[in-house]
Amino acid sequence: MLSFFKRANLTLHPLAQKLFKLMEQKQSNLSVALDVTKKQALLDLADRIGPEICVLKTHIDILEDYTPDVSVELKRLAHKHQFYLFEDRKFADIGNTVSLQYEKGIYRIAEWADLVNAHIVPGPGIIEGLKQVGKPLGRGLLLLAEMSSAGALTDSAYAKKAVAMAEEHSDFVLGFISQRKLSDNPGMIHFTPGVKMHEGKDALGQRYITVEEAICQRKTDVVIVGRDITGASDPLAAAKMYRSAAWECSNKAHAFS
Ligand code: S5P
Repeated sequence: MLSFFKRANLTLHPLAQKLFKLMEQKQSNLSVALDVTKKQALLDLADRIGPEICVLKTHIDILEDYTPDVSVELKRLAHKHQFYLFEDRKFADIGNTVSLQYEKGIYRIAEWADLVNAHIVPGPGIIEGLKQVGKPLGRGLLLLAEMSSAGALTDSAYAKKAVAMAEEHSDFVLGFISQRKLSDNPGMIHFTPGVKMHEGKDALGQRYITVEEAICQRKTDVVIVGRDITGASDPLAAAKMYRSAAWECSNKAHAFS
C-alpha cells in the first residue's frame, strides 16, 4: 500500500491532498465520533482529543443546546489542533433538497464542515446537489458504501455502485464510509466506523471490528471510534491508544507493499 504522503500526489482533489498530508504530518489516521448532546461537552472533548486525531466527526443535530457559536468554536479548535471537521449528516434525498439541507437551515453545515457524507440510494443527483454547494467551498463528500450495522442492505453490488458513482464525481467525492477497502484509486480515502479494541456489538445492531482487522486485514485508511473513547474514564488516554494502534497498523500495511 502506498503511503498517505504519496497518495496526496495521486489525487487532484484539494481536500484529499490536504487530508493525506495532515495524516502523515500528524501521524494520525484516527477519527473520533463525538456523539454527545451538550455543546460544552462537545467542545471540551474536541479541545482535549484534538491533538490525536485527523478528523473530528460530529452529529450536530443531537446537540440539545446548539447555537451558531458552536460551529465557530469547532472551526477554531480545528485550526488550533489541526484536524478536519466531518458532519455525519448522511444525506439521503433528491439533489435539490440535500443542497438546501447542506447550505441552509439552522446548522449551515457547508459553512463549517470540511466533509459530509451521503447515501447513494437516490442516485447520482444527490452528489450533484451537494457538489453545487460544497465544491466552490473546497469541501469533500464521502459516500456510504457499506454500513457497520447488522442486517445492513449495503451488499457488495451496492458497494460497487458507490465506487462507480465516486469515480464519476472524483472532483468532489474523496472516499467512502465502508467496512473494507473498496477502490483501487489511491486518491479515495476509506473511513471505517464500528471499531473497538475487541470485536462485538451493541444492543441496537452496531457491530464492531478491531483496529487491526480494519486496517491490516481489510486495508481501510481511517478508523472512526466513538463510545469507546467518549465513554472512557480518560478519553484522552483512550484516544492516544487508538491513535498509536491505528498508525502502527497502517505503517505495517505500507511497509509490506
Ligand atoms: O455504517 C456506519 C456509518 C457511520 S458514519 N456505522 C456507524 O456507526 N457510523 C457512525 O459512526 C455512527 O453514526 C456513530 O457516530 C459512529 C460509531 O460510534 P460508536 O460509538 O459505535 O463507535
